[in-house]
Amino acid sequence: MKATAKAHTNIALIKYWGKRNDELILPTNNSLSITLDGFYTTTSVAFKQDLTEDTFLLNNTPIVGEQHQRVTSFLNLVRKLAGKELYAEVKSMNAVPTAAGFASSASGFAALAAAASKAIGLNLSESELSRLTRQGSGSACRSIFGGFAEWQKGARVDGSDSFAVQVAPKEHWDIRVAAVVLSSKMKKVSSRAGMKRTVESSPFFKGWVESIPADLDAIKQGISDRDFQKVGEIAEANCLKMHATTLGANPPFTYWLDTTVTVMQTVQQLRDSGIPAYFTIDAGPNVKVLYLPQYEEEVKRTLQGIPGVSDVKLSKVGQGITFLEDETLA
Ligand code: FM0
Repeated sequence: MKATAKAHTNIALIKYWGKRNDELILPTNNSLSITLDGFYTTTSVAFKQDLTEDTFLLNNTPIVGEQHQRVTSFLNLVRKLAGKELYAEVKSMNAVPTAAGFASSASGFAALAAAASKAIGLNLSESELSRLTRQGSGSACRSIFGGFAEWQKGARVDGSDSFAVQVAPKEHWDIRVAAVVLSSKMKKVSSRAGMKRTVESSPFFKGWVESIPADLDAIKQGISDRDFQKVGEIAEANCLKMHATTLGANPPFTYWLDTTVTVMQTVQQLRDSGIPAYFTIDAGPNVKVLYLPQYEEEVKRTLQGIPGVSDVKLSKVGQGITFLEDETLA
């Protein structure tokens, strides 16, 4: 009753920002992301008779408290689905530099869901796995798929039609993402808390939700046509709209630092100089920059030269869930 799975993180071009059901993790809007090959989590899960509780090792360190609680709550869903009561030993290795500002929860819950469901004997389809993963962390449901994935919000109250689908495989289009890491940090409003406050109090939230269907139609056409300018422009504008909603919340907040804005302006200057590049930003200060492979050197050099930038990590489009035979983690 043991399995090991690897999942990559993803970056949303159309953001998931707002829930209609906090407990089932049901979103107010569809979202669309690129799975990234550079950042991933490998997790092994072993269900055992002799355990008296779930154990969770992350990067060889025992985890207790809230993070452990989230893993246990998720395993409860898996146990319920399988009709089995066994506790599990969970071991995860994160190749997602937390400092890179990627939510490791996306690759983390995708790998956990895949490994746990296989280990306990559930034989889930990718859609079923995505639906299960969603209940650990919303954005993670997109990481089941490689390439370009859309999380369809669904309409049912029980969430049975809320899961991701693949829009295009990674072979469809070689575009790149630079993760720009800033040296200064700030106290973070988690994406979970931030989106909740926005839904409850921002007058701009309604406009955000209404703007999604058009963005989504246009970006899917852009992906299908491999139209980099179209995809970049929509992604950048969608990110700005999401961040605008936080300024209208009560109390207001922003994820941006001064260097965040400097990176955004530098990306705009790159475009003015003839290099197509576009930014997107999640619930944190770090910026992700979309670019085409032929401009890699220049984009990297420019971003690294910005004062206040500590690192730039490059990634290609990545693959979906894989199961590993190698049991070194377990
Ligand atoms: O990834 O409360 O998945 O679409 O990263 O666990 O469901 O951490 F910019 C924000 C991520 C949201 C956009 O939210 O929330 C995106 C965000 P949970 P997540």
